[in-house]
Amino acid sequence: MKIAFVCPIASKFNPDMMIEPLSVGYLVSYLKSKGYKDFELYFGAFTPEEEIAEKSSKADIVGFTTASSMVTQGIRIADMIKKINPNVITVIGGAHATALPEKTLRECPPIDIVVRGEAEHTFHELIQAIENGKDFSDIRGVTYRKNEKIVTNPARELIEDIDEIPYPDREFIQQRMFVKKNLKIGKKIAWMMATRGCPFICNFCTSKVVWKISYRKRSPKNIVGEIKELVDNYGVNHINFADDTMTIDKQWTFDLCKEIRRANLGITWSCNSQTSVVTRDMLYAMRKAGCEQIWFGVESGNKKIRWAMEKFITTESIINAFEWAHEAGLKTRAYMIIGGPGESYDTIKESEELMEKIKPTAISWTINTMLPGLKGYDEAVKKGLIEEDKIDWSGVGFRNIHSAVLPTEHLSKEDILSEWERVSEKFKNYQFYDFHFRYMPEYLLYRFMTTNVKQYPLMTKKLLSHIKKIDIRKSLSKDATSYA
Ligand code: B12
Ligand code: SF4
Repeated sequence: MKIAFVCPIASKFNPDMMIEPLSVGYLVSYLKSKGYKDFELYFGAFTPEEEIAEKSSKADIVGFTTASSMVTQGIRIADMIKKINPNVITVIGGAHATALPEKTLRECPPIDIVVRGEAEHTFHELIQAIENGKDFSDIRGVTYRKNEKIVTNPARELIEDIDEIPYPDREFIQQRMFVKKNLKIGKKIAWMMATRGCPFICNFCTSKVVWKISYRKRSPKNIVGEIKELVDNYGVNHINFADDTMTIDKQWTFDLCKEIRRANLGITWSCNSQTSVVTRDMLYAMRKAGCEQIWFGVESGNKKIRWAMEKFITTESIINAFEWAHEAGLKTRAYMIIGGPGESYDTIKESEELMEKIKPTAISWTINTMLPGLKGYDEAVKKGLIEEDKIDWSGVGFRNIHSAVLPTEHLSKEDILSEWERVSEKFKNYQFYDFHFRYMPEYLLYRFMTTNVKQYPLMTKKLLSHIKKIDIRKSLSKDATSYA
């Protein structure tokens, strides 16, 4: 049974915005542990669509991994594959398809099956059923077509012990290439997941679409074992944890820090957390264990808006968390949202004032977006506030007011966009711009070898504009660090 995976382009605005596909890494290592051997992987950002379609149409099953921004290209490629070989079985998974399984099948004839949510067990059972010519009625977590009808089977329970899932297959997902791709920021970075899910219920966040409202941790030993492999096999010296809110369990966080220190691997790391769950001693322990950056969702300077978004964190907890983190020597990032419920020029001013007070090292401003699967999404579609069929999902998350962006009673979509532009410009120096020249020659060689000659002028222009932003003094300082 030959299984091909396609990772569509993550952003039409910035094809470079791509990390190693952990989803595929996990699925492949799990399937290998069950005896499957024949896999292929294609990236929409690096290989022409026609070539992907041509090659993957020789597989028995083609799996597409999709966040919303990836779904448009995924479906286009599925269509091309089906035209070449209608017998290929096309399967789609990830946040977008999980949120809209029936709509995905109804509107995308080239897609045969949606695998919803956590997929290691479901995809394995599905492949077994396909191999043995069985029907899918017993497979929890799939939506598929049967006799012209769309059938949605009950959801699958989450995997209880996530230590049982083998480490993602890093060779298969081309970890080496992704490490090189990030060299420009002076670190050999890999992404990994120490926990799955988040118990909080912020209503703008789709964590619960895939992981439900949950929080499962791997054991510190299991995590450090994976870090060691990344260090030994790929020379990685920095880990970005992709976890939603990693440090919810205080004791586990201390245990993890202890295990990282004991292993003495010489790595640094970054992670997401929540201002209400960190304590001063926790942040000091994390710093001591090599943590260099901690990222917090602050969302708004106005408490009413935070509450309306069901982000129940107090202003006091925000101020404390940033103060303690800086005191412990950590760099910080605040994630901010423009256009939350009730947003006005005044509330945006409150957000700006809060940023000036807590002084994060970096700020990421995003526009509030009604993503599929969020509370309120279906109602907004019903009321016609979201013109679902007109949304260009490939533009999600960028300076683009597609119809999944809703106006507030005080601000139109255009106002929201121009406020987003204004604050992004105003706080543009709040970035991790420190820079290492250490890996520059290796990075340039990699870029020039992997880029089409015709794109050299554009690439050089982009590089020069990036260099202009660099604070050279900082870049020469001993412990300057920078990340994606
Ligand atoms: C790293 C990351 C990024 C990176 C890189 C993303 C990239 N495209 O390469 C950066 C920082 C650039 C980024 C940016 C954004 N991101 Co982001 N990101 C993540 C993050 C933290 C980790 C992704 C990951 O590796 N997960 C680990 C793997 C194991 O999980 P998984 O992909 O869900 O896979 C499992 C299942 O879904 C399933 N599955 C997945 N694919 C497939 C395929 C098949 C065939 C099958 C059978 C099953 C299957 O099996 C897997 C194992 O169980 C997730 C949150 C999270 N913790 O998952 C958000 C997340 C994917 N991002 C999200 C969002 C909203 C964004 C932004 C739009 C934010 C913004 N407003 O700017 C931008 C858009 C960027 C873009 N164009 O893609 C949402 C996606 C929602 C959606 N509907 O698309 C998520 C889920 C965060 C959230 N909680 O809301 N992101
Ligand atoms: S705390 Fe973060 S990950 Fe958890 S629900 Fe809220 S925004 Fe999502």
